[in-house]
Amino acid sequence: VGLQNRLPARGNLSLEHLCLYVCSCPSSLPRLLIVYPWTQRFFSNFGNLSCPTAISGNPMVRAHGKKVLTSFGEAIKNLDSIKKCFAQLSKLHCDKLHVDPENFRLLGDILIIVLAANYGKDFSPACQAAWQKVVRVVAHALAHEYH
Ligand code: ZNH
Repeated sequence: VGLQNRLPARGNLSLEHLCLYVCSCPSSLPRLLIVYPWTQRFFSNFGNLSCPTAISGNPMVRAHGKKVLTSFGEAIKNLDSIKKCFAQLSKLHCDKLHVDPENFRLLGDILIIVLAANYGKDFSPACQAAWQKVVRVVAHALAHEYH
């Protein structure tokens, strides 16, 4: 995919590594709910979301954040067949969960901010450029089955 060699100078990064980077950012979902509070409405059954500390400490949010980011990471391992991989998940988000695809883009941007916060200087402009592409592809794939 040509993305590997544009990521931080830590030797040769494989897609497996990219997946690990994503999975090292489970705080992305809690951050989404804090920064864009209207996204909380999808998680009304998750208990106390009254303030940032409640959201970050909420075990259901944390567990779901892990699930979403793990799935995100898995998708990266299959970038070539990502639409196929996400077809079912896309249908689920459209038909059952009614999540506006705009939220996939927001989560992608949040992930990039979390990566920047975690990796600091290593997260160079070139690295960000590569990640912007990755999150765009993922958001696009998840929105693909919407009708
Ligand atoms: Zn989502 C669910 C993935 C985004 C909302 N997700 C889910 C799951 C998964 C996912 C895997 C599980 C499924 C089953 O169980 O079957 N997501 C995902 C991804 C992404 C996402 C990969 C990105 C990229 N989501 C999202 C967003 C939102 C959401 C942004 C909003 C805001 N999801 C959701 C919900 C659910 C899900 C609501 C359900 C939950 C429960 O459990 O209840």
